[in-house]
Amino acid sequence: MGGAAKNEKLNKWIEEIADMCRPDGIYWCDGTKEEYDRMMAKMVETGSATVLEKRPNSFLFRTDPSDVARVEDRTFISTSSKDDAGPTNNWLDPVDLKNTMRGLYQGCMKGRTMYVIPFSMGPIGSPISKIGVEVTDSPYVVCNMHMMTRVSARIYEMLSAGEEFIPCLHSIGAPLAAGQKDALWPCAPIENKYISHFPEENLIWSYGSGYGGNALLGKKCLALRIASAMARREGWMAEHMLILRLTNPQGRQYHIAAAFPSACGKTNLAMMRPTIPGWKCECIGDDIAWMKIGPDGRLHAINPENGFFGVAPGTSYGTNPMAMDTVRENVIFTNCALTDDGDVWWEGMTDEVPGHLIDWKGRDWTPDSREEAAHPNARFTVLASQCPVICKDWENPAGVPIDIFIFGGRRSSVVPLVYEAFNWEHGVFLGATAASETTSANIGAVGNLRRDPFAMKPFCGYQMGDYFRHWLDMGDTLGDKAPRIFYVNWFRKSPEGMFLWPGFSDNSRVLKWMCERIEGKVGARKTEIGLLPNDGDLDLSGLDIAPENMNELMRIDSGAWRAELPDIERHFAEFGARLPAKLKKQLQELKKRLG
Ligand code: O2Y
Ligand code: MN
Repeated sequence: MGGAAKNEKLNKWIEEIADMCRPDGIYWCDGTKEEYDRMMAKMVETGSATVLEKRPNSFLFRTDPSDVARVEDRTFISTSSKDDAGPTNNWLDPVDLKNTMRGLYQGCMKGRTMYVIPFSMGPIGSPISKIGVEVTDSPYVVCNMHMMTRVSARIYEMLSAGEEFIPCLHSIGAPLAAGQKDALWPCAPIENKYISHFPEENLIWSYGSGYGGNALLGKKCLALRIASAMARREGWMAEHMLILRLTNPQGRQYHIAAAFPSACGKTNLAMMRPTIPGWKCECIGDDIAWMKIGPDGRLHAINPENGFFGVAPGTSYGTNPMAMDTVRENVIFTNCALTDDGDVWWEGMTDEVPGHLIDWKGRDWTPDSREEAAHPNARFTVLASQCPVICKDWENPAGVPIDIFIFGGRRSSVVPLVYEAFNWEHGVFLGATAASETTSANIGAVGNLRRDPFAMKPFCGYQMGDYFRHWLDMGDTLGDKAPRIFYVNWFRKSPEGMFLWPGFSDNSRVLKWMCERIEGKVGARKTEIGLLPNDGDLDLSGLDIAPENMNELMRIDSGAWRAELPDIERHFAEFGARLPAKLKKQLQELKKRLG
């Protein structure tokens, strides 16, 4: 690739990596369809990819059973001072970590090709975008990066013209000896996996895993952990948020960015079809938002990604028809089950369960089998442009102006369906104390309450207390142009354990109330925890919901809230002196209001 020869920093870095990792050859990617097709054909030939006869240009991969998700325990934020990584991150000294990893990287690409992937996070050339270069020995990673980021030879030209890039080194950590037969999903044992971030030098080193966020380094590693640290230094925001555009019947557009922890239906909300007549919802992104203050003083957001890496289980024409239509063709599926006629299947996809499948481990499966056919974290990788409700402005380099921030989590009790923050500072308190009950798709025992501030606990590349302060500072800068902040809980249950709110398309009713709050069309009642809809203000027309269920959904049990306070105090105490005084004050005020 001629362009690359002109960039000194890139060439020097590639030379160093090649000297250390000792690949059999180096391949400079150009992001073309021909490149994708060639690499996919090779993986079909070796048996690591299965062609899906029923789905045009789509492929199924099965990972090693030990390599199925992000590995939070093996993810490190490596700053010179441990305090700068903070209590929510694993920390190792950069010198020690680099020594350990250099030992692992030594000769780790023997018998393999080293691929150089030039990519942009965000539309190429947008003032909000950033360039990365990922080096990997995994052709699966190359094909996924083609979908999830903008891979292009144009990036080499931009680098030649002096643009900066974020170096991202990845190896699956499985060198091949001469004549050795390759595994279908080569990777390293868990104790040798390292997903390492060096935010002081904008550097990512990942070793040992070929899966998702561990290996597609543009996503969680660059666009959240490294970008969050850059954003704080540079005065912008990198958030774990979907972005959507809601248009009311009069044509007024509202842009909403929402942060939910993993497994709370972010992709479903991002692609939602409103039930309320005349309202339209369009998707801009389903996972990450980068936001900068524009010349108008407002916060403008782009989706830095180019595709969706969505959870398959639970996705159906009932829960997310737009996602189902998005994945009709040109998809990479990972750890789904294979049907006898050459399609994929996962739990929750259809009411009728197939009589026979090949499960994600490659074994025969019938409905009598004891294990699930698809892994609970099985995924689809697909271009965002294939989504039938993708917004025409999703690639606008200037981004879209954000009107509303939503935080939320999965809570079977205590937290009402929706409430609004009194002001920005209170909104930051709501984000900082956000919590969710864990499910089988995320880490920890099922049903545990996990505080996940701003849904950023696994993704903040620096001290969380400093991150809270950055949010407060952004509010000061934005002033009256700041988005309004709301908190939602779609998952409240009755004492009998039934979900009280239908969710999905009916969540549009809650979003409508938020838009009407912005317009000053509806009031709200002040409660101990925030501003709740007045009776009759939530549009429930055409919805068959019992009044007692609505009451329970909106009920504030002061005793239950008081019982939460010690947990919030413990949570805040973790951040020590770095916890902003304004948040301590918010907690005191909540206590006072609860009596
Ligand atoms: O397990 C993984 O590697 C993927 S995790 C993921 C993927 C897409 C969007 N969000 C997430 C997440 O954990 O938040
Ligand atoms: Mn996510």
